[in-house]
Amino acid sequence: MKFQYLSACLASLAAVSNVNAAPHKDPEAIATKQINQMDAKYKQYIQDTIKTRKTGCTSKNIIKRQEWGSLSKPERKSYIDAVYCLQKKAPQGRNKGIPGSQSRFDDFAGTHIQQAPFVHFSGLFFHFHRYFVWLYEKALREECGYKGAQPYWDWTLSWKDPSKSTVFDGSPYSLGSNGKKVPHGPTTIRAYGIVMDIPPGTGGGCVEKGPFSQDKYTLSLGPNVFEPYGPDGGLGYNPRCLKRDLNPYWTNNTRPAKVLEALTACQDIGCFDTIVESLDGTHAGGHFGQGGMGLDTFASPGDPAFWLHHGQVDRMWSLWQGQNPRNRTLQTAQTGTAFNNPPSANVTLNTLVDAGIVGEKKSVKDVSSTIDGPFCYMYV
Ligand SMILES: [Cu+2]
Repeated sequence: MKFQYLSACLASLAAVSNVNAAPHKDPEAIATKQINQMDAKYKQYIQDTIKTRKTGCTSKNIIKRQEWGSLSKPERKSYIDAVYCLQKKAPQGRNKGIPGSQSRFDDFAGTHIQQAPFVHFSGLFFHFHRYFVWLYEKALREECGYKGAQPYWDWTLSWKDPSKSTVFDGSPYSLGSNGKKVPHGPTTIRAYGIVMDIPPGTGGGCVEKGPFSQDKYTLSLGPNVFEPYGPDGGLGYNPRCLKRDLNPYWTNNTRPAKVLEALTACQDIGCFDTIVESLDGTHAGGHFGQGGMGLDTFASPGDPAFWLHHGQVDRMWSLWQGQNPRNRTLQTAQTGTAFNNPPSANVTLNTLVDAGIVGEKKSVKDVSSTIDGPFCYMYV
């Protein structure tokens, strides 16, 4: 009798510890699993939608954007070469408001400086950057013969230590290493009425190894939001090396649980934007985690890694839209100025997205879906 009671107790203890097993599991692993499920749902939606199409964006002509580390070495090399090509192509922006532009690559960075006050902390954040990254991908393909798609940097693979990321590991198949380790204090950034001290990261100097190091790339524009400011509002010529300051303190905000939180917390795009763009969110996490030019919310596209980071931001929006496409694809919110300062009109489907000299104006409606309007790509 006594023994039976004891074994029943043991059995129930075992049951309790089984129930408790789940919370002891790594929360990041659990989050990753859920993100993967959302990713699968998104891909299914895209594939189902284009499967029966005969014209426009079809399963035959869709471009597949891959994570940087999943590209083969020759594929990564061809992307890097195309970026170098864009950095050598004659600029078109010099007499169009970007006097310091030395190349087509700089034209893009200059355009971002010009549009920054309207396309961050506003209802145009996702739309502008989707169109902007696509225009860059188009320039790489059409002006520099690149055959692939714009890659993205999945932050959740390297949030603990970005220097181990295939994007920043300094190999010939990365976008260059961390900046040289130089002792430095915090960087004070001033933008959109926010003043913030960014604590030092693990580098701080010029990119030391791999592509876009000092001997291979000269940055032309900015800085706009920290000292010493570049001439002509960051749009004048200010030649210098590309600096980075990889910082796990910030990439911690791009861990799977944070991505999952952003993807699941909101039914409307205004709420979604607020989470993604918050200073402890994934967008800032990727930028500040990169450090150096990544801290410059105006001139950051001068670092080629910007484009992989914003590929991932756009992928997050795609995943969020893909969970309820009927309801979420064409949503709008907020206005067309950062924090609505100065006050501006509400963003609607007819609001025009201004890409300055790198593309014609497009309506918000036209740039809302990655498989409609001018676009035909998906994240795989
Ligand atoms: Cu931006």
